[in-house]
Amino acid sequence: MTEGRGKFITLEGLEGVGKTTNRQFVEALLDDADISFVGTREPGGTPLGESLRELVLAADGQMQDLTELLLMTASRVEHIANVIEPALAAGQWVLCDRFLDASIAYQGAGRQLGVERVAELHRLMGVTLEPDLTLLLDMPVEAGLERMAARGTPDRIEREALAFFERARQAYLQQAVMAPERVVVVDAGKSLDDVQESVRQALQPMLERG
Ligand code: Z5A
Repeated sequence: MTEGRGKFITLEGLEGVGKTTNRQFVEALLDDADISFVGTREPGGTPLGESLRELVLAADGQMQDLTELLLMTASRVEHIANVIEPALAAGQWVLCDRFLDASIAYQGAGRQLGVERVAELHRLMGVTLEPDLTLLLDMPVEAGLERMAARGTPDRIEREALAFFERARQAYLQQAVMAPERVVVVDAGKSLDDVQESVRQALQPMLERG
């Protein structure tokens, strides 16, 4: 698939909802449909972005909430300019694990910096790119954290209290209410087979249009 602009798909949701698992599933669907794509993530996706990711998630790190927002935004600016836009312009699809909705949810609502402030910062930085489709994997906060409990040391953000994640979850769901044409909410608490069937259905129209 190299004709025309590619599609931009993002995966969003709290910890442990299955973004990585379902990203692999979507990648397999794109492969089956013979669609050329770039799989990537935020924060990260470029060498500088991956360095910023290490800084911002370091378990023993400390920083102002505004610094956290600026680092997430800086990573995104690099990512869009060096990876996402060039791929889309070349006709490739881009599948991204988290994007701007994550800053709205975590920094805007979780950190209580303000959803509008986060959106305004991105506008000021010239970030106008919007996904064509966002798969919002949603489930109760505690259930996601339970799934993650088996993993190693939590990162700096994963150490936050339940109320932080609850605010982030509500902000994600609000994004879905405000942009229903873009955001599809998937019940991530169901069995993996059921979740993947929902993901497949959400993608189907886009895959058919190519
Ligand atoms: N962050 C931010 O604050 N602001 C921003 O702008 C951006 C990010 C972009 C890194 O994100 C952190 O950055 C994140 C938000 C912040 N911080 N926190 N906390 P990340 O995406 O790299 O990390 P994560 O959210 O912690 O995701 P994760 O650890 O990769 O989890 P996941 O990808 O959603 O889940 P998973 O690894 O696919 O699945 C977790 C487990 O559940 C695994 O054992 C699976 O086999 C299992 N699983 C998955 N689906 C199912 C179902 N349906 N049933 C049963 N079990 C399942």
